[in-house]
Amino acid sequence: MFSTFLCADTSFNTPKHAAWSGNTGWILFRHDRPSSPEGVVFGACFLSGLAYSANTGWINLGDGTPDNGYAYSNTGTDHGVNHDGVGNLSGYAWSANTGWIHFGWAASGDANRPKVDLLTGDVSGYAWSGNLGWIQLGTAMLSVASMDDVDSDTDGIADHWEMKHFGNLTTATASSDTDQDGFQDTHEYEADTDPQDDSSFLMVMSLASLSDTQTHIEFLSTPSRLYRILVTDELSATTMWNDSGLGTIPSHASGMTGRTVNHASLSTSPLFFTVEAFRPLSL
Ligand SMILES: [Ca+2]
Ligand SMILES: [Ca+2]
Ligand SMILES: [Ca+2]
Repeated sequence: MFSTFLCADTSFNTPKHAAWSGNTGWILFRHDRPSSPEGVVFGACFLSGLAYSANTGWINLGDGTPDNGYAYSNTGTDHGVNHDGVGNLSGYAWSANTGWIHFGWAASGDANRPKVDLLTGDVSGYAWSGNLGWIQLGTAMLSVASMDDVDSDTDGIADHWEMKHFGNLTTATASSDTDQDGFQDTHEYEADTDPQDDSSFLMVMSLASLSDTQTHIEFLSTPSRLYRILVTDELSATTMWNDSGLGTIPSHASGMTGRTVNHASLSTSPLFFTVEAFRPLSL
């Protein structure tokens, strides 16, 4: 059912790597990694690798090679657990001893839907097995440390993102700007904007001075990315941007994120601001 594995280090390389089943006990998402090839890898679009239960044996979350390059179809031989990019899990894992384990059973608003918090990495919710019953992911013992983004042609853009937007690994390069909106494809990847739509890019929509010490900034955002507002007092070829003090900012559900920067400690004027997007669990 599953073919050769692409090997990457497991994403569950913290002490927190165990799900729980009342019927079979602990299920370890990091078995002997890195000394053996087993262990579950959490990716931006799909999971791969093997979890292990002493009572149930190996549980296969996917081979890391979905047919279309970015999501298992869960038809034919193309099976595995998918990630929608904003933390929600779906699809199927497979155990030779206990059968299918269903991650996509829940409606979008269900509080028990299997989910990864992209800010903390903590996993919550349940998967369902016809033979084992509910498998608890929200054990407080299961947390993702990193999100895998394989970039096999090393152009700075993950394979899954190139396949999703272009259907190949060759159209986008380290310097291409396919839609010619002024934002290179590498930057559209970092911001997860549409590289084939010249009206889609990381955009600051408004910047308003509220007082001598406060500036309000609003920008277009996507829930698959995190943001920082950076500030500097001089623009030059060697500008050093500094965090505004707000730290990591998640996207507002509306797609428009606003924050007020307090810059009383910065006495110089003028001040310049920019917004930076970055991938969750990538630092
Ligand atoms: Ca690439
Ligand atoms: Ca572009
Ligand atoms: Ca674009």
